[in-house]
Amino acid sequence: MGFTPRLPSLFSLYDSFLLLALVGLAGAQTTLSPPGQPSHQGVIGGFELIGSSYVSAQQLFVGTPNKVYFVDKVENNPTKINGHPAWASEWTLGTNSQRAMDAITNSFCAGGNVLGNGTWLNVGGNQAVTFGGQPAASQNGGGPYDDPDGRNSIRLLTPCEDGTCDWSLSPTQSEQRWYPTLETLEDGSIIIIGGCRNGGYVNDASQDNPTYEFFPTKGASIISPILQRTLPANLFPLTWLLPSGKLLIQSNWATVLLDYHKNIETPLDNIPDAVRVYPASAGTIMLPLTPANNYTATVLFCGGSNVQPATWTSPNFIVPTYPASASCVTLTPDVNGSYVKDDALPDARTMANFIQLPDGKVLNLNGGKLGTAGYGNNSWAIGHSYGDSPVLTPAIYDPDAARGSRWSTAGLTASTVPRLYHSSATLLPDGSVLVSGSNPNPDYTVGPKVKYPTEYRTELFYPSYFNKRRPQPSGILASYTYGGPPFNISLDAQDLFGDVNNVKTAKVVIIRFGFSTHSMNMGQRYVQLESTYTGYQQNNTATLHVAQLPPNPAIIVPGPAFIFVVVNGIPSIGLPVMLGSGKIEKQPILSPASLPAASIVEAPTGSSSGSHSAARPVVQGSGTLRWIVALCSTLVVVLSFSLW
Ligand SMILES: *[C@@H]1O[C@H](CO)[C@@H](O)[C@H](O)[C@H]1NC(C)=O
Ligand SMILES: *[C@@H]1O[C@H](CO)[C@@H](O)[C@H](O)[C@H]1NC(C)=O
Ligand SMILES: *[C@@H]1O[C@H](CO)[C@@H](O)[C@H](O)[C@H]1NC(C)=O
Ligand SMILES: *[C@@H]1O[C@H](CO)[C@@H](O)[C@H](O)[C@H]1NC(C)=O
Ligand SMILES: *[C@@H]1O[C@H](CO)[C@@H](O)[C@H](O)[C@H]1NC(C)=O
Ligand SMILES: *[C@@H]1O[C@H](CO)[C@@H](O)[C@H](O)[C@H]1NC(C)=O
Ligand SMILES: [Cu+2]
Repeated sequence: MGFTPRLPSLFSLYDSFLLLALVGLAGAQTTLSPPGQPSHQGVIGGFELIGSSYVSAQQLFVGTPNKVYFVDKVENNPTKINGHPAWASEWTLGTNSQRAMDAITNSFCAGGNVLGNGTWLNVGGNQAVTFGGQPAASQNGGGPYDDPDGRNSIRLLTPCEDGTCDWSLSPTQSEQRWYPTLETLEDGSIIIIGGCRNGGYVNDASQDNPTYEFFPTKGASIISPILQRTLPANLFPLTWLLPSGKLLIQSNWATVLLDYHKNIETPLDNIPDAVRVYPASAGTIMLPLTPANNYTATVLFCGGSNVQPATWTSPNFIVPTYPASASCVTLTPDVNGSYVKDDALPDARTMANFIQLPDGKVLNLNGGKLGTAGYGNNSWAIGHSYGDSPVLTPAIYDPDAARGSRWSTAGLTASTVPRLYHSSATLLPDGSVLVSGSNPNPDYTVGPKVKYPTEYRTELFYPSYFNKRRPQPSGILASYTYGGPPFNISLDAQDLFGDVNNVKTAKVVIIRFGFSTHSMNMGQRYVQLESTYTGYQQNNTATLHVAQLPPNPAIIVPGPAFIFVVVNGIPSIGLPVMLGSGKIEKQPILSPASLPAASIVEAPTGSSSGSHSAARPVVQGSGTLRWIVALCSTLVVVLSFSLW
């Protein structure tokens, strides 16, 4: 949609109005073909090896329904591209075929997230290296790995289904950042936070970069006091945009709310029990935002390591023998600044990765019981690994279960692949979870004597619902506005598992899978849309009346995401959708229209199920009113666009 936002004359204002009214109305009504069924059956509660990746999956994300993008650090991967080892690749789901890609500069421990216009960002990295991860003679490329310095790099990828896209470098650079966190904001831009300039196990004052900046740029970097005072464990600061519009930042033992518009940080309580950031690397996730919790964010932190600041660099700290923590705590930062203890992990874990499942539960996998993230050439390292004793069995957390029974490992079986430092995972549109990587080594390291090699084996984990017949709802929209007119989704008798009463607990959820690296999925989020229903007992069909996005882009930011309809705990296959305008800009906010009251229309007495005799009609909202609301919403959009 390439119309110019600045309107020079009334004539073009009118033209744009017409264009926008058409695009707006047509756009709002574009529905997607109903989702189908998974292409294959899964090993329920367990893992299946699906192939060997071209590069080790230090970082990965789902870019389109069929493509997962892998990003590695520069190392001597056997797969080559343009005459040097590849450190990026594309995996096609279903066929499990691959394509090497060229990430151009060294993307070692970069951060990532997706812009409001659908382009992914990968920021920062390390200097140019050669064999063994040693600094290269030239920082501008050449040498065996031909990898220019990546510390200032902003790499861009607009994902594609046709195998033609590749990474490009933004002409604008960031400050030097190794281990930065990226979080997408309400306008679809991205805040880039923290990092160091040269790398190492933990940060230090000589190379710290305790600042944040934005892409597209909003000016010079700004100092962050929490990052300044949380050395040495302030890398990859754990960061979430909250519904209040503030950013929660957790670094070392400290916590703040950052108002990034005013550059003011407000301290909250220290986190109890354990350090959660890298290299302690707890599992962390914002729990589902739902109408039932009034879209109030609660963040769950599990595992990590109880390490005091001075210990990280102490010669007496024998890292791979140090027990990880099993502690879980939550914080509801828009309500108060006090952590609440939650049910402990079934197994203590460092490098625990949390993956949000479409049914609302949270999967915890990867990591180990001993040590931390990181690696080095120390005599006590396991090979080079600072982590040991992998935890191979996943666990599932149910945020809706009663305290004391939130964790379960029932029906879950162990993976055969240890996933320690530099492993990653993501939800896939079919509801399985792709797991890959693990590489606690300075360079490509494999062989029978290597306990924790450069890992390429890639697996799928299959949650309990995977082999069930999935709902195939029709009426799912391709794009969503913040507020605005509701829409309807139809479910037939099969989708309702033969019982109209299942519509009562049906939910429509939007998930951003996030950018997975270092046990974080940056930008991962789950938002349940408000919905009501009209169910027909006579034929066990139903209509879900579904609201657009909550009228607040801080609840879920603009950009690409997936939508699932969950019936009886069984999710449909997720369809790709665009949230907001598809542009990096202040998002139009429309007033949300109210939904019809929920009802089950009883079959007329005496009629047999499946007959088409008249059921008692539902009381419906006025159609005219709806059209007025739709027209007003379009006007609001037009006005907000033309004011920009
Ligand atoms: C998204 O915006 C960025 C920054 O302006 C730009 O580099 C990129 O090409 C845009 N992507 C698309 C798909 O328009
Ligand atoms: C660490 O070990 C690797 C391989 O064992 C070697 O290539 C590299 O040079 C070593 N690094 C340092 C800093 O000594
Ligand atoms: C829900 O949140 C909104 C926005 O934060 C607030 O205005 C409203 O009072 C809350 N409602 C309830 C029932 O807590
Ligand atoms: C803070 O909020 C959480 C979540 O609502 C609540 O469980 C906890 O009791 C509150 N703590 C304090 C000290 O008010
Ligand atoms: C949704 O369904 C309700 C009642 O079944 C109907 O009144 C309304 O017009 C429908 N909305 C749309 C956008 O089709
Ligand atoms: C189911 O019954 C309702 C009420 O009688 C009717 O409006 C609807 O069209 C029926 N649906 C199907 C698929 O037959
Ligand atoms: Cu790393």
